[in-house]
Amino acid sequence: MTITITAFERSPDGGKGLARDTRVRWALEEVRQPYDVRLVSFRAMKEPAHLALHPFGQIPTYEEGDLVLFETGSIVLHIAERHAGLLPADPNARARAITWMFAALSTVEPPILELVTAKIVEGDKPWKEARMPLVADRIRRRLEPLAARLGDAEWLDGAFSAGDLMMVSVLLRLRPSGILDEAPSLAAYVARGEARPAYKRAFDAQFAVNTRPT
Ligand code: GTB
Repeated sequence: MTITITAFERSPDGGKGLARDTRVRWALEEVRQPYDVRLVSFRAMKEPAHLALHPFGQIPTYEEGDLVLFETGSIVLHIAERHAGLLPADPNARARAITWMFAALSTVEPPILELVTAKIVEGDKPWKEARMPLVADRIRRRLEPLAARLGDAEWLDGAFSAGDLMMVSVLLRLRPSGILDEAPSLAAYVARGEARPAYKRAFDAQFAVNTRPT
């Protein structure tokens, strides 16, 4: 069955791979599933046809026959459950990998998103200067225990899993701030994720879209 995802017609990051279709593309590349991409403009995202797929009018969405999904956590989990390669067979190891997906989305990503809000959305507000260091410290308080848990390991819990895919995707958003490089073991962990052939294919595909001539 054909899989179709949605992505920005042109991502505001100009092809750095930070928009969330990249993590869905990456998951599909890891499990070697072909997919189509429907590009949507900011205006089209808020129109009824797209709102029928995504109640909040965002990308990415995922369509496969009658199934329509939104939320990258749900989409990546769906892909990982249906195709071999992103979740271990052992039930307990599988549950732990899924736990890392939730940790990435529920515990690590929120302060990172706050930083983006403080910098970009509230960048012209008078409280920006006071707020930025507080938000940066909240991120560091997540990175320190994460680095401690990773230790010298290559991945968070044995073989590369959907948990790592999600954690690397979340941490990548931090790179422009310089905070990721304060934790060298995590920076190396992210680099290992980016070096995976499936990530490179996903990155290149979104880069081609976001750098094509207008
Ligand atoms: N929780 C949802 C999920 O994980 O799927 C969040 C989806 C989401 O935030 N989508 C964003 C969106 O559609 C795109 S990815 N925004 C448009 C809107 O809300 O109107 C977030 C994003 C956007 C831009 C960059 N960038 O340019 O660097 C990075 C990430």
